[in-house]
Amino acid sequence: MRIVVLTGAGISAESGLTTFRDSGGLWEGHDPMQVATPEAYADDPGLVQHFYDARRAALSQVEPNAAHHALVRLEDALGDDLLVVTQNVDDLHERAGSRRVHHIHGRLRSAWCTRCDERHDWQGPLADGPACPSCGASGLRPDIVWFGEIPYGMDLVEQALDACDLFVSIGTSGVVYPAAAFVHWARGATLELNLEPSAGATDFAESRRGPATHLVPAWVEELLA
Ligand code: BJW
Repeated sequence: MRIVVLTGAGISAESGLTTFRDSGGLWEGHDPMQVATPEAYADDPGLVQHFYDARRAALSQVEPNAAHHALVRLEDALGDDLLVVTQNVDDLHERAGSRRVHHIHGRLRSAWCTRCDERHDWQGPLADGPACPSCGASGLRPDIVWFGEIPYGMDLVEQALDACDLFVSIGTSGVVYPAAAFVHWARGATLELNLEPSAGATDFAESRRGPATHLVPAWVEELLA
C-alpha cells in the first residue's frame, strides 16, 4: 500500500514546539505570519533573522515524540511506499529516524545564500551576517519558504499523491496552500488526524480527533496489525 503522510505543526506540538495559529499569535509583539514573508525580510532583515535564529536554537531543546516515532515504524514496514511530506521546518522526523521526508517549506537547519544560490546545513545564528562558506559573501537567509514563494519539490509531491492508495494529514490547520489542497490531489482514500477539525476536515473521507501522540501510534498499529 502506497501512503503519503502530510504533517503540520500539530505533530511537533507535544514535543514543545509552538504551532502557528494556536500560539496566541505573537512573537515579541509580532504576528509570526507577518514575519514569514519576503517583504518582512526586505523591510527588517534583522527582525526576521532573530525570529528564525530563536526557533533554530529551540530545536536543540526538543525531542521527537511518539507520533514521529510511529511514522518511523510505518516506514520500517512499508519502505519506499511511505513518503512523509512535511510543512514543518523542524528536523524531528529525521531525528526520529524517518528517511523519506520531504520539507515543502524548507528547513530551519539550512541556510540559503542569496548571492551564490548555494545551500548549507546550518546550526548557529544568521542574524550576525556570517560569510557564505561557498562565496564568502554575507548574504545567507533562512532556507524557508515564505508566503508568495514556491514550495519545494511540488512535482515530486504531485506524483506521489497521484499514485497513493492513502493520504493522511496530521496536525495541520488546512489554511495554507498548496498543502491545503493535497486532499483534492490525492487519488486514494483520505484520513485526517488532528486535535481539532481543520479548515478542510469535511473533504476527508475519515477524520479522527485527538492528540497526535495518541492518534498516530494507534493508527499505525491498526494498519500494521
Ligand atoms: C494538533 C496538536 C496535537 C495542535 N495533535 N494536532 C488565497 C487563496 C489560496 C491561496 C492563497 C491565497 N492568497 C495567497 C495564497 C497562497 C499562500 C496561502 O496559502 N495563503 C493563505 C494564508 C491563504 N501560499 C503561499 O504563498 C505558498 N506558496 C504558493 O502558494 O506558491 C504558489 C505555488 C504553489 C504550488 C506550485 C507552484 C506555485 C507558500 C506558503 C509558505 C508557508 N510558510 C509558512 C511559514 C514558513 C515556515 C516557518 O516559519 O515555520 O509555513 S506559514 C506557516 O503555516 C508555516 C506552516 O508550515 C504553515 C502551515 O501551518 P500548520 O502546520 O497547519 O500549523 P497551524 O498552526 O496552522 O495548525 C496547527 C494544527 O495542529 C491545528 O489544526 C491544530 O488543531 C493541530 N494541533 N496540537 C494533533 N497535539
